Amino acid sequence: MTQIYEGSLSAKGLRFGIVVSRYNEFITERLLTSAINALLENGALDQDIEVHRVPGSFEIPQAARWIAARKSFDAIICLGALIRGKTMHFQLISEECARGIQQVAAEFSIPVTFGVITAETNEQAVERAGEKSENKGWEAALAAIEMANLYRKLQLNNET
Ligand code: DLZ
Repeated sequence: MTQIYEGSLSAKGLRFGIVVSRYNEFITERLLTSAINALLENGALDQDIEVHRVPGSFEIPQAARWIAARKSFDAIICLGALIRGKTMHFQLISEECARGIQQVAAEFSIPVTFGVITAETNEQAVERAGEKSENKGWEAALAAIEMANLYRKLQLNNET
């Protein structure tokens, strides 16, 4: 019979690290609020959420690596906003940011989710920082919960 593994959306008992950049703060604060709300609404406790602020998206992977190395989180959520119109090296920063985040996930074998908006304009960025599922922070938080639960399930499975 086909075996299907998937993670639930319960954040009960899970610990989360959030790395959020300050650049384009008018967007990243919305991402942060939405991500925290998604975690709390799905059962996470306030004291199990830790927020780390960094200057810009370029610095997100480095901070994610530092906190992953502590091995005290079930998942890390990365939040940032890159807006092409205002960023000459948009392509470079966004590629390095995505690659760096992926490398942290691979290196530490914990879920690290990507809530970094890349938008052409302020308006587009605002659209991606709306309410609940219209917000990339919310999405990244739900992905973190699901992946943390899937990882736990697979670890338990390997032990038995
Ligand atoms: C320098 C810069 C620029 C121009 N644009 C953005 C942006 O749209 N979004 C963002 O998160 N960060 C930006 N930064 C800052 C860089 O990510 C980084 O913080 C600086 O280059 C210092 O290393």
